[in-house]
This record gives sequence, C-alpha cells and structure tokens, in this order.
Amino acid sequence: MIYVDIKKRIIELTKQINQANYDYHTLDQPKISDQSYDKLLKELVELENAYPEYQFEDSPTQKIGGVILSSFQKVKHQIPMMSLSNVFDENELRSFDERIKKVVSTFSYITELKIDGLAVSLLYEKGLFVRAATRGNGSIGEDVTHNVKTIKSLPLKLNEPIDIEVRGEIYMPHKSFKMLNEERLNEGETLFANPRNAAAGTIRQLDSKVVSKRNLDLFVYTIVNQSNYADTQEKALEYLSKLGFKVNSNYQKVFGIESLIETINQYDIIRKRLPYDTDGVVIKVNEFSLYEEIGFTAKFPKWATAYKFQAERVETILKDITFQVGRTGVITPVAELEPVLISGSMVARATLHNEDYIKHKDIRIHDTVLVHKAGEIIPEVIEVVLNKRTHQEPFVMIDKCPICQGEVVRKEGEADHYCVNPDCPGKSMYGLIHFSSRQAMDIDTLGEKIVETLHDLGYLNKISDIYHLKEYKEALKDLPGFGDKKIYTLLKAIEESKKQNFDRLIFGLGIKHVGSKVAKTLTKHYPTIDKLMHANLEDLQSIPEIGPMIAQSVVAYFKNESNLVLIHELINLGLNMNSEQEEVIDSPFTNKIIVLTGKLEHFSRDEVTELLEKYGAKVTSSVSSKTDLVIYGEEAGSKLTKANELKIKVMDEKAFKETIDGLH
Ligand code: 1X8
Repeated sequence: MIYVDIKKRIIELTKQINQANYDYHTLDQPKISDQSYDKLLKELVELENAYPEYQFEDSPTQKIGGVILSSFQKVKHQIPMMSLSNVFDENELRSFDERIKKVVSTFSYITELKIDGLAVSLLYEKGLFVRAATRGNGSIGEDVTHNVKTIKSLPLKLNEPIDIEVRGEIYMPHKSFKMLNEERLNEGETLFANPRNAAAGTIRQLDSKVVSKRNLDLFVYTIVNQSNYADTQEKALEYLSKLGFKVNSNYQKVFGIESLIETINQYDIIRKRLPYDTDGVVIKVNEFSLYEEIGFTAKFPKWATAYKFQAERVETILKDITFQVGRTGVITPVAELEPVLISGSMVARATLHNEDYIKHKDIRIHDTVLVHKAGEIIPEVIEVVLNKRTHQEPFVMIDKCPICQGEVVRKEGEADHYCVNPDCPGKSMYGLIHFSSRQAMDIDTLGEKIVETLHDLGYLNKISDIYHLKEYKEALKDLPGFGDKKIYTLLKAIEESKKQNFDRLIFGLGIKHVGSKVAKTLTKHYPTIDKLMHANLEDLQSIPEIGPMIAQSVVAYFKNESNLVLIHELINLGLNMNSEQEEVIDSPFTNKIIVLTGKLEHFSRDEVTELLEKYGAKVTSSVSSKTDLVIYGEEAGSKLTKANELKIKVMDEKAFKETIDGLH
C-alpha cells in the first residue's frame, strides 16, 4: 500500500469501527458480525502501530485501554455537579409538585430512570472527547479520562464539531457484574457487593486495560448550560441522542401530578426487567425557561427531585452470625437468617462484609433486620429494625479462626480479618475436596471447582455441610454458573453418596495416615462406626496391617470433640456407617463366583447382578479357573466356550429363572 492510501484506509477503518460500536453499544442494533468487527479492528491496530502519526483522536483502538496512571489528577468543575433532593412516597411527591405550582402555573414534567451508578462529567472540544471527571465532592472531582475512553458506547467524536460539557451516569450492567464476580471468585478475591461498587471500583483503576475488560456502560442525561442548546429537557435528550450519546430511552413527558404518580408506578414495574440497576425516577420540570424562577437551594435544584424506589427489602430475624474462611484466609461474617422470600428466591444467609460493616450498622445477633438483594443478586443485610430490638448484645468480632482456632489478624488499613495459620483447613479446603473425591465418597458432580465456589460463598465449611446444601437449593440457583439441571444432579449425587461404602467414608474423613487401603482394613475389623470409635490402641495394633502410628492417629481422631460432632451429624444425616454384610439368604449361588454372558430375555444385567448378590454371589466379568458358574443367554460367545473348556458349570437363562423362582 502506498503512503496516501494508508491514511485513507485508516480513516475508513476508524469510521467503520466507530459506526459499528455505535450500532452495537449505543443503539443495541449490531449490523456486522463479531468476526468482521474483530478483523477490522485488528487491521486498524496493525496499521496504527506501523504509522502512529495516523492515529486519529477518535480512533476506536483507544477503547482497548493501555494507559496506566500512577495517580488521578484533580479537576475543578466549572459548574458544580449538584445532587438531587429525594422523595420517598406519593405524599412527598405531591408536596414537591405543590411547591412548584406555587411559583409557576403552566409546565410539564420529564421523568427519567435514575441509574444506580456514578456520575461523570464529559468535556468535548470541537466535537472531540477531551476529558472525563468524576463528581467527587461536587466541586472537585478526579480526571478519569483514560478509563472512560474505554467505554464502548462513549462517542469519541460527536456528530457536530461543538464545544460542550455533558453529564451522565456510568454503570455496570448485571451481565458484566456477574462475569466480574465469577472471575474474582475463581481468583480467590473478595467479591463486589453490588454493581455500583463494582463500577466505582473500576473507574478508579489506574490501568485502563482492566477497565476495558470490565464492560462499563454510560447513559448521558444532561447538558451543562443546557439553554444554549435546547429549551426543554425533552429536546435536550433528543439533541444528546443526535450528537451520538447513549440516552436512556425510558423517558416520558407528563402533565400534572396524577399522571406523574401513575407513570412512576409503571417505572417500578419495568425496572425489574432491566439489565442494570436503577434506584428511582428523576423528575424534572421540562421547560428550562422556568428554572430560574423556581430556583435552587444550597444543595440542589428545586425544579427536580428523585423519587426513590423501595428496593425489595424484607424483614427477618438474624439468628446467628457465623464466619467463613476464604481461600486466602480472609474471614467474612455471614448472617444466618430465618429464611425469607426476596425477589423470587428463598434467602437464608446474607453477607455482612466485615467487622466495620456490622459495627457501623450496629447489627446484633437476634435483631430483626432488613434484607435485600444487592444488584438483584447478592443477599445483604441493610439495616436493623431498631424498634424491635430487645436486649441483644453488641457484636464482637472473633479472635480465633472458626476452622482451625488459629490466630486471626486485621491488617493495618484493611477492613478484613485473616486467619494466619498456613495449614488452616478452611483455606485449603483439602478436607472437603478429599471427602468428595473419587477414591473417597465419589460425588463426581461435586468437583474441586464447585467445592471451592461453594466454600468461598460460605455454603461449605465442613463435611456435613455437603448434606445440608439441599436446604439452599433456591439460593444456589442464583449463583453464577448454576442452573436448575446442575443443582439437580449435584444434589442427587450427594444424596446417593449417603449409601457409599463404609470404608470410603472412613477414608474420606481424612484421618492422618489412613489411606484407602487402611480404611478397608479398619472397616473389615470394625464393621460399624460404633466399634471403630471405641477401638483402643492395643486392639488396633493387633491387626497385622496396622502399626502404632496409624493406631494412635485413629484413636486421636475419635477423641477430638469436633470430629465426634461431625460423626454424629453424619450418622443423623443417614450416611452408611456399617460394612456388615446384609444377612445373606442361603442358595445354590451363595459364595459362588459367577460370570454372565449373552443376551438375557427376562432380566437386565443389573437385575441379575443384584439378585445374585442378594444371594451371596460375586459377579465378575471374565471366565477363569476361579469361576464357579457361567449363566448364559442367547448368542453367548467366547465366555461360554471358555467355560466349557475349563469344565466350569454352566446354566442357561431358563434354568436360572427356575432356580430363582424356586427360591422366593
Ligand atoms: C443523577 C441521575 C440523573 C439521571 C439518571 N440517573 C442518575 N443517577 C437523569 O437525570 N436521567 S440526574 C442526577 C443528578 O442530578 N444528581
């Protein structure tokens, strides 16, 4: 390509990709495939790398991020970013309307969704994006240009070459939030409590590449010095759209208080279906010409207010505060609640984040509390219903790890407590993973990853918790990556495992020096848990395969109080604690080694095997000199031949059926 053509191509690609971004992220109407998009972007990245002099100010490659700062610059807002007054019910809204009607008579309202994110101010010069600043304290914010640039729906170049400052809300869509927390869970990092915190944390990242990957989004709703561009809020929103901004389309013009109330009630319904969090409706007088007359207080305009939705919050009793130990040793207090239905699912536990959260809200065990789902996902205790408090004691943070009783420390400048014992089983979760593993209880759907996830979320701390998971069936369905089917197969496998062989259970307990083989030996000599628990050192050592080290370890295990609690829990949960053979019914098959071959007409293979085992036979798959009997059906092949060669007794299906029938 010759040099002039390169410039032309870069201009073309810039335009095409910006248009594709706009179609996809602002209009939500993609026109080209992901593959075509990736191809165009790749070409532009390569050309810009080779010819940096042709990277334009509105180049979409800036959305990939790459700028790394060491700190944020302060920005003074020329026009302060004001906050809004709030109203919480119909009466307060009527008062707001009355106050305005005292000053002006003919006017309309514009209602817009209040996005639950963080406010930003965006500056454009000659149509080009030059700076983004957070609200900060309203007068002074921080320069977050490098991060805001990565937001896909942000126009880097407006459709008109104007100087303009606009304001909007940066938010994290539910999908991005779920993905981000899923990833953090995998990395063993603490989770973001809600999408707003996640968005705020993301915008303060120093590395814009991180921001680019987190998929923040932006709605723009206001023009600074708006009367220079339009005469009503309705026209201002239309103009913002025309310039290329993403404007939330759920705005409505209404006349009079009755329509206003009706409209707000509709918002409360539609907002539940939206893929992002909203916390209310912003109500603005539509006509800018009336603003001066209606005026301002020191803090907010009198011509606008925010009607705050009641988030679905439900009262329940805080039964207890327990503590979960995460992979990194971080200790998180968890509220154990009287189960309640919130936004469609039962909630029995909620995060309490850390010591400061509990102390700041003065949450105490046995309090009546209000609970909601942050970001429609994570149950959280919001506040205490103080007038229902009787004589609860203030909360005291634990000073010993709930799992290993080891030392707990709170690092300087951090809100979290950590267990510092490197061998704490809560950290490694080895116990749980081992219990569920193939050689132990063989709960194949409860693999390492799921154990980790459920452990980090506080559902699994000790072995017996596995059998209590079914009580949290509804809550589990809300977790990232868990569907109905997955939960069903998981809970089914867990229930099935209760029947698992006794020696596998003993192995699964993770008694020091008791491997799979030793567990078999132990359960052969002590065929019930009761017998094993009461075995003394001498008895144990009299078994040839059991030396003093194993014997001591077994005795010590069953002396430990928390192990005994666990064993009793498992007994009560109905796990098999017995390897005594069922009473075998005497028959011609008892103690025989039997091989099945050929197609059976009246039974399935499994049925025959089960029947034979009931009568004390052992069913194996290949014929050898040890085989006592071969039972055969149609089309029997080499196994029957071999049995005849070895002169092993054979029996056809008919004879087998007659013998069995005769036994019943
Ligand atoms: C805050 C917000 C406003 C709007 C939407 N979401 C918000 N969080 C809007 O006007 N559509 S206005 C606003 C403010 O003035 N503080």
